This record gives sequence, C-alpha cells and structure tokens, in this order.
Amino acid sequence: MDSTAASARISRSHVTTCSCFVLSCLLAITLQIVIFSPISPDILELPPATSASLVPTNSRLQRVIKLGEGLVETPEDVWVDKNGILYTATRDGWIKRLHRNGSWEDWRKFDSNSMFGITITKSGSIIVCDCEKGLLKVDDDGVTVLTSHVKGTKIRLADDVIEASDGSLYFSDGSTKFGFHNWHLDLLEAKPNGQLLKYDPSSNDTSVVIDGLYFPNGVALSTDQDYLVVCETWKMIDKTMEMALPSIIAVRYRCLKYWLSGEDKGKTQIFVDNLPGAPDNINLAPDGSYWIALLQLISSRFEFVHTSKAFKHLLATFPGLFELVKGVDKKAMVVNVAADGKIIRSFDDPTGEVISFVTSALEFDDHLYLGSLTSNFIGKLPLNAA
Ligand SMILES: [Ca+2]
Ligand SMILES: [Ca+2]
Repeated sequence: MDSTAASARISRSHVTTCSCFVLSCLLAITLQIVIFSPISPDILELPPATSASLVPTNSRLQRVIKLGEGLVETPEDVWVDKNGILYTATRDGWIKRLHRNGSWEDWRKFDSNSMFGITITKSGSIIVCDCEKGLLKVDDDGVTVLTSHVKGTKIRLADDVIEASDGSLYFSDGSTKFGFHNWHLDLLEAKPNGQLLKYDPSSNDTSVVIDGLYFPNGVALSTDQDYLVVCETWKMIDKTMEMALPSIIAVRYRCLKYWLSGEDKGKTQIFVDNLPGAPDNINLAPDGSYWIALLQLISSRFEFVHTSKAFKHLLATFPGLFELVKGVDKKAMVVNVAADGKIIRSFDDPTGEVISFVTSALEFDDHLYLGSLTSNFIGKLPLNAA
C-alpha cells in the first residue's frame, strides 16, 4: 500500500470520527434542551400589522407630566382614592402615596419586589397583588396577606385586583405554571395556564371564577357591577383547520366580559377582540368606558421567536438567550374602549421618547395617571388638552 493512500484513509477515518463526535454532541445538546426545557410550547402566528393600523398612531403620550421622577421604581399600577391621594407599589417594596399638595410619602414597606395591581376598598384599605405572595391588605396596621392559595395550591402570579360592592375581591392569576420571575416561559409556552380568582372576606375563602385563561391580567368592574372585564395578555386561536397546517396558533389580543348578575350570570363573552397590542391593566372611566394599557411584548425584530418550537425550547432552557432576543419595542399605547367594546380613541408614545411600556391608565379629575414597568415616575396626562 502506498503511503499516500494510507494517509488519505487515516485522514478520512479522522474526519468520520470527528463528524460522529460533533453529531453526538449536537444530539446530546438537543436532547438536553428538549428534556430539560421547562415548557411544552405551541408555534404562534402574531397578529397582522393591519390590527395595529386600524388605530392610527399619534404621539399624545409624549405630553405626559412626570410625577415623582426617580422616587418610584417601575410602578406597574396606580390608584387614586376619593380624596385625590394617589397610591402605587414600587419594585423596592414600598407602597408610596402622592398627596394633593404634591408631596410623596413612603407609606408602607413590604419585603417584596413583585407588587403589581393595586386598588382601594370602600373601607379605605389598600389591596395589592403581590405576584409571589398573593393578595395583600395594607392599612394603618401594616401589611396582611389575605390569601396565598386556591384549592390548596399556591397562587403563583397574582396580577390585578378589584373590589365589588359586596366586598368580594376579584383578581387575576396570570399563570398557574410559571411565577413572576419566569413569566417569559408562559409567553414562550403560549398555553392557557391562567385563572380569574375571587376572595370572599366574609368566609376567607378563595375560589376559581374562570380557569384556562391566557395570562389573565387587568380586571375591572362595569359601572353597574353587572359584569367584570378581564384582559388576556395573549390569547391563542388554533388556525390548524383553516390553514391546513400543523399546529399553527394565532395570537389575538382581547378582553373578556364575565357576567356577575342577570340572565347571563356566570357566562363569559368577548368584550373586545383584536386589540392593537397585548392588554395589561384595565380601569373603568367615570363615563362608563374603559382605559386599557397595551404592551408590545415581542419586538418586531424578533417575531421569529414564535415560529419555531425548537427555538422556544432553546430560549426556555437558557434564560440568558431570552434576555438577548426579548427586545421589547420601546413604545407605549393606551386605548379608551366604550362599554360596547369599540375603541374610541388612543394615546401613544410611538418611540418611547417620554414614556414606554405603560401597564396601567387610570382616569381621575380629567387626567390620566399612568403606571409603567420601565419608568421611574408616574405619568400624568391632562385629558382635555390631549
Ligand atoms: Ca388595577
Ligand atoms: Ca398587570
């Protein structure tokens, strides 16, 4: 045998060995990703741009006045009591309030970085959703956990709350599977893991009102309290049949109406569908309409994330990668929706120049008060001039 042929065979053998090794490594990594992935995801089709273009963009939110800049860290929600005192819970564990004279007060401290939705009861207690700890009651006596479990299971992602006239507290639990620090896994998985809960203070009982919701978020009552509205941050529609394609799911941003009284009591209907963004908190306006804050959860540059189950498994297994591609668009949008579900008007900061990622809009005294998960202030927008 000549030495050239022998060395060629050895070289081929090395290449084959190397290829097998690389393939084995790739197979091991793939198995590792799939086996250890915490999600069982669906492929998604994001809403067409036409959904957003139905509501022309403006820059009205760029006129906001910044309240307490530097004093309030990522205030997700905001509430104003009947005396005009504004309350918000901040990421550093404070419930802070803004008095009518413009002074801020660090009012109550709680060992938490996950306080979100806030409301005030008829009796004057502040109720706060702590994603991780459940429903909190805050008053002059301090902070009490009202409920942290439902049907023996821990509430993992309490998000927004409202009190009905009978004293019941209705609140959303965004995901029964993933907690506050892993909310992105719920987005990647895209399954209906959330529920709407009710806490009855007279019996101290917590019950499930609606289950199988897609990340339920904002909760509001109608003027007559004959129904409540709960917003699903992302609702998936199975388009497998109409598109004759395997496992294609389309995202629809919508809020549901749940009847509390009347002949439809206990029934759930669509309140508003095809919103031009993912709905976060919702608040009843004095005229009976609603203010809904809309999020852009996945940057348009990274929509492909939703087109591959393998890529979703990869992102879920290596959280650092999700941070890289998350790239939420820097913008803000709030819509005013009539009681019949029609969008009346919208307010945007299309580039996030002044405020971005607005999560809450509350009307009081002809002004909108805005919470945001990327701001260090509360936005205040005069409605008459807007
Ligand atoms: Ca709220
Ligand atoms: Ca929320």
